[in-house]
Amino acid sequence: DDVYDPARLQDKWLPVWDELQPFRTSDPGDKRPRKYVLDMFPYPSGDLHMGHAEAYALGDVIARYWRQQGFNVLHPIGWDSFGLPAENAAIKRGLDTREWTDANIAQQRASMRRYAASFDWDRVLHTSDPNYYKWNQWLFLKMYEKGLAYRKASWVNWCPFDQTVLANEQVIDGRCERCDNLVTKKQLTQWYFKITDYADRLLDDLKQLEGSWPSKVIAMQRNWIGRSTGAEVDFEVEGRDEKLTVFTTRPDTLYGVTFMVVAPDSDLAAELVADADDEVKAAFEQYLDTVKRTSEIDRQDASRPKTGVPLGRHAINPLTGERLPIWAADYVLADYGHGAVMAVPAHDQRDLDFARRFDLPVRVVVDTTAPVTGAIPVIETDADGVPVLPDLPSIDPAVTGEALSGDGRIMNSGPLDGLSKSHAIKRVIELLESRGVGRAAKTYRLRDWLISRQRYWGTPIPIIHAQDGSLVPVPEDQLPVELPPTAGLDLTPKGSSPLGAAKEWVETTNPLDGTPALRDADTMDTFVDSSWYFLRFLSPNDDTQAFDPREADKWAPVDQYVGGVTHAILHLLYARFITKVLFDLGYVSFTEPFSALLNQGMVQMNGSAMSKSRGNLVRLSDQLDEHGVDAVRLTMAFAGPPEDDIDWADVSPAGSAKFLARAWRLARDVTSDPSIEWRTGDVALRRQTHRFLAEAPGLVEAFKFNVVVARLMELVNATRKVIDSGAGGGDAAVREATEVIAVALSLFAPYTAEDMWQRLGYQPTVSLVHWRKPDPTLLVEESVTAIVQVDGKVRDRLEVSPKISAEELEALAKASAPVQRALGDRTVVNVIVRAPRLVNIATRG
Ligand code: ANZ
Repeated sequence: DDVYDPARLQDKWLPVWDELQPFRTSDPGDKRPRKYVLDMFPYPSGDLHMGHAEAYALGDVIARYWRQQGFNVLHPIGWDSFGLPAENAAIKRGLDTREWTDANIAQQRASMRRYAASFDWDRVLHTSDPNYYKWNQWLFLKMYEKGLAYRKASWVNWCPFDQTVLANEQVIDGRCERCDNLVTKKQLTQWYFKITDYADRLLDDLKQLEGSWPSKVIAMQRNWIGRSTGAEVDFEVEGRDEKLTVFTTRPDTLYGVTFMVVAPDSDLAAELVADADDEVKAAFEQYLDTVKRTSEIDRQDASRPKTGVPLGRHAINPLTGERLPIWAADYVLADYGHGAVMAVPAHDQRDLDFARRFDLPVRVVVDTTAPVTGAIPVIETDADGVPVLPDLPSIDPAVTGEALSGDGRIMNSGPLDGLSKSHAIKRVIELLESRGVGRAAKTYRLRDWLISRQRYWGTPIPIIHAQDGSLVPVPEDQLPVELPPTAGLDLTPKGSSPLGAAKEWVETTNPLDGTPALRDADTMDTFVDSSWYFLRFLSPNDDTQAFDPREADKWAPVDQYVGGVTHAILHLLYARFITKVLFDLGYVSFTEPFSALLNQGMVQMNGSAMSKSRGNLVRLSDQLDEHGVDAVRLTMAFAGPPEDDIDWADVSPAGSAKFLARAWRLARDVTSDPSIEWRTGDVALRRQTHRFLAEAPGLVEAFKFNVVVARLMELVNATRKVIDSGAGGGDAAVREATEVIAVALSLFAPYTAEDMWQRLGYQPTVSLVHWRKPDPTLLVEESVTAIVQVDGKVRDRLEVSPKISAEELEALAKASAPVQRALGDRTVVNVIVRAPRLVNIATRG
């Protein structure tokens, strides 16, 4: 019992905490200020790993800290339990998806309990629970009503291995995010959420998050949305009624257009080539075939040699009337802008590469050698008022192969001549608008969110297909549309949803007229599930609504979100989008879901990500068995700034365990009792203790957990020194320091801290004990001892700053308890203050 034994502490305290449930957040009459601290919820694919251990250790420091600062803290956990990993694993092992998922959840939950994560276990949810996904379906129907959920046929990213559609975001370097196989294209009718309607707000509201979200994440979101401003220009096409519209960021270069390019895989290309002669058609078809096998990434690679075919058609420049040949080339993407470009080879590198490859003309219309200074450049004119323009730049892009993309002075461009780029853009847009052949425009890289999946393990889409092909929403009172059991279903991916084969499930009746109809057999992307789960935690068992708006008013948005940077784009963007939709629908009163975000780094081994195949996997359970939970948690916090990666080879959980044992032995060696007066204790140690109390809150709030741990280590050493110096464990300052250590240590090492607290004579749980306020008189850097006398007798000694004023010193002296006792009800007749050393009070009584 007198040695530190992490395993014993675990067995001793877990049942006590189970009994106390100290982290349940339920009191409706609670008047304390609130904090909602949320860790990203895990996929239940196997047991917890080192990455979880880091994330939950850090999130827990924050949650535990705010509780000890007197806040009512909500810190829930659940499982993101739908999705491919569970389904694939279940198929591979021949198990039932549900059972496999539930078993993993049970295992992770047991590990989290052992890990002493301070979650509110009464609010657990998992997204594969019909009580949860019912509300996904509700959300879908709300979006459908608003026109924010729609179907369209389009080319989609297709993973031939997983046999499923992938969102752009799930294609990494042309490969499937999950299985790493090459992604191809396939045309399918799919469900989309219209996130593009929210592009401007998603972009503009990022401003609100500056300073409280990592700037890297904000930049990634901004890039992902990718707003470009410029103009749309309409070109007539010879022999065709419809115009060819392009998006351009450089309408100022309109006089420099020498050809047009359309995306080969666009509808437009197919239409344009339809009437062409057989030779052109054949060449086009052959080209299209290769293009379909080229990944989006390759197509966007500017350094790839340019390819393309002429379509045998011409467009007309709306300002000059010039005839421009139309080509199809794969550097133009079908789903960006209008899938077509006006090619200005002199000023755009891709167009120039293409022009040089196919011998098309290059015309310079911006003199990039001319200085551009602020306003409209001075236009030199000759005696007749005709602008005098400089000679062609000596740097001819057709010769050098370098496009002139910079700013400059417009030339060879009729009414735009002499203007700077920005003025020319304004001017040309006015011209286009006045003639009805163009307009100012914005375009975005962001695409609508493809949410349908041809897989089993997800939320069924609550739509019924009537016989006449119309779509009928499932009436709200018939939700949830539950997944059928897997028995008898073939889950192996085939390209259509396995639910389509669940005859009894898929065959239903049209709720409008009772005629036979079919259920939509697709399931939702699991990012739908996680886009609003933070709201479900507020009333997880409410079966009348997705979440209670009153609870949302109280708790949301999330004050502190904690999770991996891997979710910097997708999950966060979708959650931001859905929050704005819920705001527009009147369900929440805020527009951003996560007020502050902390991204923890990764846990690596010898500089690389851990994996079984690399053979560098460190198993969490082994680490916990070997060093104890507290040592592992402390190591995570001590390793460095939370955003940095941790290399497990460079840290020392054994060292952490040693430190914890040292801390714990302090409590064992304290001999005084809780009623002892602090002020009688060793002054130097008291000062260090109070300095810790003054500095630690700021450090925790700035996420400098490693510094807090370092300070705790110093304090433990200083305390031990006082014990060893002969003062022993009875010194009041030793008790004071040890109590402070126990309370603060509970952020990182809850078992050790709880046991210390008990040894110090208190009841569990230390995790709800408030932090003591530092005593300002103990914070002065250097101090001198001031003597306070009452009628010539020394009654107190005060540690004060050498710079203390006479007034302050007098006030302190009069506030001293022993001085007040000595004064009793005597009348003070004279006070002599010789700051900083002496206060002499004379009385009459
Ligand atoms: C003429 C031009 C002249 C252009 C010039 C650029 C420079 P960002 O900034 O990424 O939005 N473009 C438009 N639609 C395209 C598509 N579907 N696929 C490939 N390229 C496309 O780029 C906008 C520019 O990319 C547009 O402005 C257009 O080329 C091209 F000196 O128009 B530009």
